[in-house]
Amino acid sequence: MKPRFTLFLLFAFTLLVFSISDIFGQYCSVTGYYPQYGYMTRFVFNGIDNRSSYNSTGYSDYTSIKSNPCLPGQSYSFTVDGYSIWNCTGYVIWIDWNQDGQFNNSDELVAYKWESCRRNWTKTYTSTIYIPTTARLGETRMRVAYTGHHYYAQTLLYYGACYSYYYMEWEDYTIVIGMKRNDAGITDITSPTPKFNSYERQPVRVVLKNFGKYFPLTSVTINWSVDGVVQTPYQWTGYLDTNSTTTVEIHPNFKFTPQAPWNPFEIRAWTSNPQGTDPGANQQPDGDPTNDSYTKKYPAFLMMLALLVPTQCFL
Ligand SMILES: [Ca+2]
Ligand SMILES: [Ca+2]
Repeated sequence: MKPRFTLFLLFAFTLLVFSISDIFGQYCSVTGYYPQYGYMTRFVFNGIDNRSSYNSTGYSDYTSIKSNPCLPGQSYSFTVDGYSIWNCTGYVIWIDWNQDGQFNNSDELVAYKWESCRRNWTKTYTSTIYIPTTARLGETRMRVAYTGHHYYAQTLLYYGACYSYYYMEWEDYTIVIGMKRNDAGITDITSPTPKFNSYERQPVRVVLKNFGKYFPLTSVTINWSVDGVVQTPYQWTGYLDTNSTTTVEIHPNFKFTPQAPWNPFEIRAWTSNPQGTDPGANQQPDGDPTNDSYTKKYPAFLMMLALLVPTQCFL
């Protein structure tokens, strides 16, 4: 191989490595020098409420602390509280909306403010952050900088979220970008009732709930099984408001055939493909699969045994 071609290959490989690390980049690390002159004491945002002092590096990784789901198109309030030795402060907040590991897009600088040095200075800031409709769904990072002097907040605004600087502190959090979803589930099985007569066919009825907070439910598939044997699913249609329940008969006359060892019948029912009044939410899976399913065990009065055992046994 010619040396020039080898050099070219090396160059191309280096470029590839750099562009891959750009796309899946780790977040830049930052330092706050002398954070004891200015640091955050509390940060509050949509389920996050973190009181803290500071690390000697002036950076704290709080990404294990996650927000509640933030819905695109909505605004959420936040509070930054802190300390300054000079009686003046400032903050800057960035969020990586497109989850590319960087805070460099113009809309990723989400909030900032500062207060000049004076007697009655502001150390607590409260404002709101708007979640853009273009924000990528899932978990992403928020970076908060708090400075002990307003001048330093102005400088960070200019240099960005990767600029290690003086008399300040950095905190990173995880922000969850969510979606309004349908959320159905089964909360009870009301028929058959315990000790039912196994000689007679029984209707099977379940309680369907719309757990969703946003949209009425208009259809859902109700799957069910008896002792692990999956039955023909029932397709429910109707109108069920948010946080409401309705009883659904999923089989009019099911025959529960007693079988050794005569354990109670185990009936399981669960929902799938919940659809509602919002076309966007209908493209999404169920918002909380943990509440889909309900299982109940029903002891039956076994008529087959009753026929075999002499009548006096029951007297
Ligand atoms: Ca970004
Ligand atoms: Ca559900």
